Amino acid sequence: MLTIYSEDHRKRDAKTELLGGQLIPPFEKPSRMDFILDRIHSEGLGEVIAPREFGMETILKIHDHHYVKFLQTVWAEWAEAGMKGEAIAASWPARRMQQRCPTDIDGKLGYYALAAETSITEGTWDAAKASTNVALEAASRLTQESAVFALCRPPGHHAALDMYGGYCFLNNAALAAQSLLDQGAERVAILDVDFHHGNGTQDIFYTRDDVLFISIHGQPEDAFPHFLGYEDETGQAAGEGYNRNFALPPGTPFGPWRDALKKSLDIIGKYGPNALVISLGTDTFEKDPISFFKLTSDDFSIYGSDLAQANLPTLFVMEGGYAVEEIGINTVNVLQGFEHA
Ligand code: SP5
Ligand code: ZN
Repeated sequence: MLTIYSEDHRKRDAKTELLGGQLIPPFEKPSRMDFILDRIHSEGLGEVIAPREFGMETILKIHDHHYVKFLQTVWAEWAEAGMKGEAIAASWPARRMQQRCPTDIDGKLGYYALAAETSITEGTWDAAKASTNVALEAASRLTQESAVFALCRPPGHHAALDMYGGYCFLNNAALAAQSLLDQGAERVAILDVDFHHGNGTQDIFYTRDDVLFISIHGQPEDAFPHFLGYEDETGQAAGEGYNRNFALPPGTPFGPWRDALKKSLDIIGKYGPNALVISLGTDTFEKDPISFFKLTSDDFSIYGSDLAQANLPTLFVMEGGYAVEEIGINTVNVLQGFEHA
């Protein structure tokens, strides 16, 4: 399988993540990519190539332009304000408050953040932009290739129309789906198998019927992002019926997870898309430090081959996965399972 990858992800190298009242070294770190690349090479998965520069056109179809401007300028404004640490939101437009974007940098951070764990740093925009190039290059190759792996970092599925958080800034999977539509696909399905609900992708396509979004994730009562991902969220207006959530409880092992996957593949089959985008997070792994599903490394191979049964051009977009020692094995197991099905 062809892999698209950019070294520019290294420009995102935050030193802080807010967890349990402490600023800790982030789970979402550059070395995640090294473990995956090592495994791609040792297993001979296939060629790894760098993306072209795709500009802003597709990004501005998916994200609000004020939000994009914010991402481009936030670090400079933060540094100009003389702040000592990395940029972290600390106040929000909560219930019964105004949804107006302030001019003050602390106000802007709260307006555009959906969570405080994600610090913004100097190279964050450049890395997030490069990650979109990876997704868009992969999408452009899907006409010649039956499957492509977009090794994106930072991840994207929590990034909404105008919000960042959950380690995500620009929604790579959404951009890939939009690009496939722009290349002529009539319908695209996005299946999100990251442990966390793909709230950003759901948000972006919630009122659309040209993209079916399905997510299998830790139930919001117990898991981040906490405030979206319930099973009764099924889409709105033209999008009614084109959003599906499978929200599973703490301790879920592969059996019931795979049942949800099979139901998802059934729904995708009925939808009849021209292409499938997999938001591939391997934080469903039993040893993931921040998640609560119980998949083993072998389970990743099995579900990789399940995905091949959809019999569609398939674009894998890297999302989460924080058990770094095993992230390469688990990720490549999915891709090999798919190829050898
Ligand atoms: C792309 C992706 O996987 N983003 C995940 C972001 C999750 N950030 C919040 C983590 C909160 C962890 N709380 C659980 C503590 C475990 N004891
Ligand atoms: Zn995740």
